[in-house]
Amino acid sequence: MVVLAKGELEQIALPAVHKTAPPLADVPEVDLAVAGRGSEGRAAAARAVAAACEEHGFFKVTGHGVPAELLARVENAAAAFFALSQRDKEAAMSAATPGSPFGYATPGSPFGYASKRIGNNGDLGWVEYLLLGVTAATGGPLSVPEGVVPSASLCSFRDLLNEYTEVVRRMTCQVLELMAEGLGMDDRDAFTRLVLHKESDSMLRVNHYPPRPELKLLQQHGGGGRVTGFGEHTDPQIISVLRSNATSGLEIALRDGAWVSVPPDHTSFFVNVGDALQVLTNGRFRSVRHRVMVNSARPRVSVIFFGGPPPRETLAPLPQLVGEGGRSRYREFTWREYKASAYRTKLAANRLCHFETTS
Ligand code: GA4
Repeated sequence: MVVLAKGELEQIALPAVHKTAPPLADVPEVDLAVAGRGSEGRAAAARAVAAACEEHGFFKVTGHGVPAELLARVENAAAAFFALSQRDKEAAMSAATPGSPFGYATPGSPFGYASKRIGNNGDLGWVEYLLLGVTAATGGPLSVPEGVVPSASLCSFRDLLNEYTEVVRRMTCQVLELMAEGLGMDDRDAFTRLVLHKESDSMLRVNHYPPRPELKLLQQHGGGGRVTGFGEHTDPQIISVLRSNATSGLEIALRDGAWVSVPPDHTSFFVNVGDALQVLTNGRFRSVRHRVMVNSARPRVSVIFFGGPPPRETLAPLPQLVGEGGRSRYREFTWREYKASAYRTKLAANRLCHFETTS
């Protein structure tokens, strides 16, 4: 282990084998503006999306139409939130705190503000975050408990995140339609239907990875100057759509297991295929393993929309993608079952193997 400091940080440091940053990724790009220009542009975009999902489970979206001004407002508001004192950030998440529009961080719920702790099974990262449920049904301002006086700045942050979610959810659905088209499916709405369902289990995550200037010194002295912000994992949902500031940190694993770093691009979105989409496509699309490393000089702020199905939805490979006489690689299960199983695992676990068919 590379020991940077006493205590928690020791457990967050990566083993020495990952001392240096991996090479830069050659990330496939899809221009949504081209997809909107006639049937040829659309067919080409659908093919590009499907090819990227098959090869990497990851690609960049340009020409998305989300106003740069909205992205900047969200980034600034997130930075302002994370700049609050630790006490204020924790208080913002407590239902008992007057003025909390986020007030539903109850014990056992993954939602709310947290620092360093990821999930329930001892994973740690050099990150602080907000995790919010954003089902279509709960979209819009949260109701504040009776007798509570809402704090104006937190309410407007929550409203801004709701506005952002609605815009990004719409763009996500354009991408999901292109995926279905690229797979040659008769039912173009097969994936969008799940994410637009009023009970869709979708989430918004706002991550802040504070810089660690001492890493520069360690790197200069030939030591392993790398700290994990968010350890390697796959996302359980159908799709994840990420936007970050211009700070690097995101890394993805290629098919052969080699890691590559994704050059940041604050004007674009990055799309991950999640476990549920790997199942629905019978393994044609690949749920991408990824992680985030901490930058020595600059804070990284990212906002991720996770599009998930309703808890009651039964997931299984879509018949058209299994084909007649083909083998279904996964058994049927409900999203509720998958989520419960995921929350019993460590971050890096292979969660899909419990749902694979054997014959
Ligand atoms: C990874 C994707 C999303 O960030 C998330 C994460 C969740 C959490 O942070 O609470 C999990 C993780 C994620 C996968 C396995 C479980 C659950 C932490 C963890 C160890 C919100 C999600 O849905 O799954």
